[in-house]
Amino acid sequence: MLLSRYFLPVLKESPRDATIVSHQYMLRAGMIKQSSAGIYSWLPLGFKVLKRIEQIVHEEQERAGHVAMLMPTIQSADLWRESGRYDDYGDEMLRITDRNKNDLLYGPTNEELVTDIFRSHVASYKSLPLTLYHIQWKFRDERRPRFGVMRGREFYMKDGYNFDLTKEDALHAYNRHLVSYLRTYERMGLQAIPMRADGGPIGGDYTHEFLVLAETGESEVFYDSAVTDLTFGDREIDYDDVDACEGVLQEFTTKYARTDETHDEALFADVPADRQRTARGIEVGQIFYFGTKYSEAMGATVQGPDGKPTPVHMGSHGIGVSRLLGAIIEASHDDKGIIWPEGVTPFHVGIVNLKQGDEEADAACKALYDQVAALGLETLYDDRNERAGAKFGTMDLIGLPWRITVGPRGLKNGVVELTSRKTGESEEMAPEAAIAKIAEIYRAHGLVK
Ligand code: 5CA
Repeated sequence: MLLSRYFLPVLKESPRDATIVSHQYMLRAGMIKQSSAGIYSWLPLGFKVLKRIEQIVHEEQERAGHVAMLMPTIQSADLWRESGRYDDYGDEMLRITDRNKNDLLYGPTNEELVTDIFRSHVASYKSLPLTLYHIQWKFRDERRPRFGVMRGREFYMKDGYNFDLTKEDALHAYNRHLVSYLRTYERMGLQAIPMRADGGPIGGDYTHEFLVLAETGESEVFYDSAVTDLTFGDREIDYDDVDACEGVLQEFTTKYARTDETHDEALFADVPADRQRTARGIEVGQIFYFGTKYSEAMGATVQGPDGKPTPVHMGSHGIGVSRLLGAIIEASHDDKGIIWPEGVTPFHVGIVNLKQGDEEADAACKALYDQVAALGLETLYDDRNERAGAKFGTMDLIGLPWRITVGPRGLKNGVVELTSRKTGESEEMAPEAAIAKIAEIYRAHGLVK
């Protein structure tokens, strides 16, 4: 992408109503524009990151054997009357009436809709286990939408629903989700710690939230600092292996880690004093097992091996896809701007031409651009007629992890400069060497073959 042809409306100043750094940088970097309270347009740069995050979520769900689909945003109130949640959900639910006076709603979540699909098409235990998921916009009429995409009213969520014959099978589905979520967040460069939580309006007392530690987080959390040493890494996992998935759950959830909703002072006191931590966190996902709550209310039964109708055991599993942009920025930025982890960066490489219009510099930039493209990666090439300082400022703000700077002086010596956004370190090297290094870096992230 040539910056001269892109739409990147960067702002010099932080809008006053943006009080946390992720919200400020998302506005300043031209990623989002508020359209009304808690509702945003996703401008090209923000949209690109949203799609990267979505792609990682899809890949990890498919790896875990979960099946993608797409359900509508608008749902019929009747389904929610069956579960009893139409009235229970309260003011957070946006209720709508169509021209024929049918009661509709903009879905805040999809347990009812997916249970209806399931009961319409699945009759036998032989079709189980099954996990259906989608990534779709949700609406919750939050009392205090704030912090940009962190707590929106309209937001993008991955929500998955497992259907199993027994509680045991459903708990395996729960564990599978836990493992897939650990992988998902790590690919985004995040540490998200599973913590014992509260079921809230979804229900069930078997639930974990995934929290990214950040001062600006909305949840208060209490944990044993040893949990922050745990990483899933690139170990192999067989998602059908019940014991292996259970082992990961044990490994990641045995040490004390709870949100304020379930915090227990007595249990916390058992954590060695030097490892007790109280902090704040951003909830980027939550998994639930709620048994037969919805299947019984809505008649979602299958014929069991004994021929008898059995209500299925279910759980639901959410990832805050749009909130993740805010969480990643909170976890990865400096005073100049965002620092995207390689896994989610909107463009893999930024090219800055120090002397636009100089024949040699222009040709060198074009060649680098083509070579990055040949690796299957994307470049944002700042080809504007701007001062170097302004170009660097934009690149630092939007946070591309690697920048190649090209100028006539360097080219005379056969070199360009490769700069890491994270460390700020620059290295001069031949253009081919810069491309080789870029390839190596992104190969480690599975983005280059
Ligand atoms: N049906 C279940 C699981 S699929 C569910 O709705 N869970 S949830 O309520 O915990 O939402 C899932 C995730 O969506 C949360 O962990 C959070 O990361 C994100 N989320 C929830 N509310 C908002 C909001 N108002 N703005 C942005 N993200 C949100």
